[in-house]
Amino acid sequence: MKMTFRWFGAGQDPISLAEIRQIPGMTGVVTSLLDMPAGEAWPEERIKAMYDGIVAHGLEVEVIESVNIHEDIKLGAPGRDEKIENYIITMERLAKYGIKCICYNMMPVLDWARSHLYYNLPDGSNTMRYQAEFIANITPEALAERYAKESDTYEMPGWEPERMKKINEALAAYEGMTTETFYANMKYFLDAIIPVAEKLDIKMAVHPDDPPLPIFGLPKLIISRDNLRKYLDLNSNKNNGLTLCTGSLGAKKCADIPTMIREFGAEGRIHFAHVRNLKFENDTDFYESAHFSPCGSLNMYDIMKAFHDVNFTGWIRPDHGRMIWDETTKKGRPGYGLYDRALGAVYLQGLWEAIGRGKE
Ligand SMILES: [Mn+2]
Repeated sequence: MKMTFRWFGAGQDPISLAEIRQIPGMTGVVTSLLDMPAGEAWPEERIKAMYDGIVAHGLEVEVIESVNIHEDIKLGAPGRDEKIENYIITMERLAKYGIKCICYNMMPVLDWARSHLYYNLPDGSNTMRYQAEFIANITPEALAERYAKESDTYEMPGWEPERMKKINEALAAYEGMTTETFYANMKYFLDAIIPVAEKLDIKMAVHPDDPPLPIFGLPKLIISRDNLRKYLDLNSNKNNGLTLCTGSLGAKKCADIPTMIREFGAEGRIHFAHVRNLKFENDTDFYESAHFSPCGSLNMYDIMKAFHDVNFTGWIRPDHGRMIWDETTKKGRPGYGLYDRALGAVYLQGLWEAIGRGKE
């Protein structure tokens, strides 16, 4: 495995590349051009500037998270072919700069959702929380407003105020769409881009829906082992693979993450992994805990052991962490502080080292 760290880009992230480089074992960053609207081709000069800025700091950039999918593609709307063409142009330009993996998601309209961005824990840290009842009783507009107010420094990807103005129109477009139509639209996209990905040697890695529960009446299709299997079967080429996100899949209490890693990992279909923990407060509510197993509800040893046993050679990054130390008084990007994720990265590498040594 290769340990990486998510970085939101110059001017978009309070954490510097110089700081990331000092985390033990860190090989590179996972990044994006956050301001590029979905459906547009990324200009090559922007990609070059991003690439040059990162490698100048002694870090690699092999994974993009994300190149977003335009709603026309998810909806099978008339404009989808043009957006797919632009997606392919972006892939070709990224390949020129050594990008080997692209993470994306198929969540309708909204990206991730949480009830709290800065929920205070007894130890004085704060973290993101998901309370099902809270989400069930709030409108998307009110939630977007809450995010904008709570996190006044950075726009939340997927919750940009401009996008929210058209939220009801966007939600209405999914009314009456069947699961089968949604899968057919995904297959149409995959059949167009996967042959290109194979030629360019780019691994496409779909991220599961977060949270893995229907919200605001929207269909959520990539949320379980069976869904992941179905998605991979839509196009059986190995370049059609997964971002195995333990926190997203694990927010369904019944999910057996190590078994999923063993199944899909053995087939070479996991290209990228987000490894984080969460702590269930009851059957549906959780907060995002430190990575260390005793702090949360997921067993990180079992998870890393499964990756090790299937000889996982892809990219791993620690995922959402808490805000700790002097970050509790600043407003960084929720879930993406420096310290707790750095602790997580080193902890995961410690597990990896010990698991490997145990096999000698
Ligand atoms: Mn994730």
